[in-house]
Amino acid sequence: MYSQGLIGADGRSEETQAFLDAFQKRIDAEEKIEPNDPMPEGYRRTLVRQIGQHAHSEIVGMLPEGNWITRAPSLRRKAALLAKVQDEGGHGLYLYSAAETLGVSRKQMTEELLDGRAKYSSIFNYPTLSWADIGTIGWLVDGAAIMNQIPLCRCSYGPYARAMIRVCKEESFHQRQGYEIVMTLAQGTTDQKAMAQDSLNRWWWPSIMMFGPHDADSQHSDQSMAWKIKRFTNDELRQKFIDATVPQAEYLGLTIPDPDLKWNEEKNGYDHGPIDWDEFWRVVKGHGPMAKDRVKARKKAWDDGAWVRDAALAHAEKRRARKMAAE
Ligand code: BYC
Repeated sequence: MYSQGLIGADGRSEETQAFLDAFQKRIDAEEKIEPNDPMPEGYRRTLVRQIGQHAHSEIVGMLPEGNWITRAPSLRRKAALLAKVQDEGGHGLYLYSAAETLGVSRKQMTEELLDGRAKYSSIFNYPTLSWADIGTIGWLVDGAAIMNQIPLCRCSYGPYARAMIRVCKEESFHQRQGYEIVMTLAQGTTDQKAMAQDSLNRWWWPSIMMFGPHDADSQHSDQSMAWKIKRFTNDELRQKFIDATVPQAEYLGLTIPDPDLKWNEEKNGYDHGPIDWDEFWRVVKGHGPMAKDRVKARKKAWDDGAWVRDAALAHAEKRRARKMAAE
């Protein structure tokens, strides 16, 4: 695990106004904050929470798509899906490493995921019922992820910002492979087009919810924006996503399941219908349709991997003892 200086965040250095002002000055000057730099404890905690949740989302996000690897309709589709799911695993690992630079171990973060203290994206609590869902996830879920994550490449915390550059390049490929699957179905037989439409009907609203609560109800946005962890608010990103996605649906000949969706000349964007926030909070609080299965699968993977972690530790210990004996 990396370590970081924890100056100001260690409970020993006092977070005086002068210290907080100097920190904010660095942020305002667009300087990157690095692991050994002094930082307020709140900044560190916000990052651990967000990066941890983000890492868990990538790892849990492997499950709904992994479910279709053996049922992909052709070798080409299977190879692309396999690569995509592996990419998500890689993203999770960069992100756990970025969080480790803030003094929290991957073991600790995993335990928090398994006992329900840590969140992961609401979107992965929905089931993948048809092959079209694999296309729709790439198109909408990766599309939403890119919208949210491109600005994170400019996040004030260096390790997170740098991890996001490669993540975004790969997400962009994921979005395109998803859109291509949906396009093939939308231009296929009547049944295939119906499968694509059914999938869009089920995934549209959960994708819109991925951006989080409305700005007025977002408890962390103001501070995260001031610290330049977030560069846009939840509603700003949601609006950008809708504006980019509506023409894509029109091109496919599919209908977005929102009767209130209409172009608003004045704001130069689409108005949309009300979001079901009761559903959102139910899912966020662990009552999504697939929530129990997702955590159960992660727990099984963690337990099944215990012997690998034990073996790696025993091997490292043996090497260390051998090296000490030779010195
Ligand atoms: N699901 O004050 P707010 C991906 C929580 S993409 C669950 O606005 P913040 C992938 C929020 O955590 C998905 N929880 O929070 C794509 C907070 O609760 P806590 C992952 C949510 O942090 C394709 C409370 O609601 N992407 O991985 O300022 C394939 C109040 O919200 C959600 C990221 O994580 C949600 N949708 O803004 C495979 C990107 N929305 O923590 C994988 C990085 C909100 O106080 N994260 N909550 O208990 C972010 O940009 C921000 O954390 C969010 C929320 C925009 C998500």
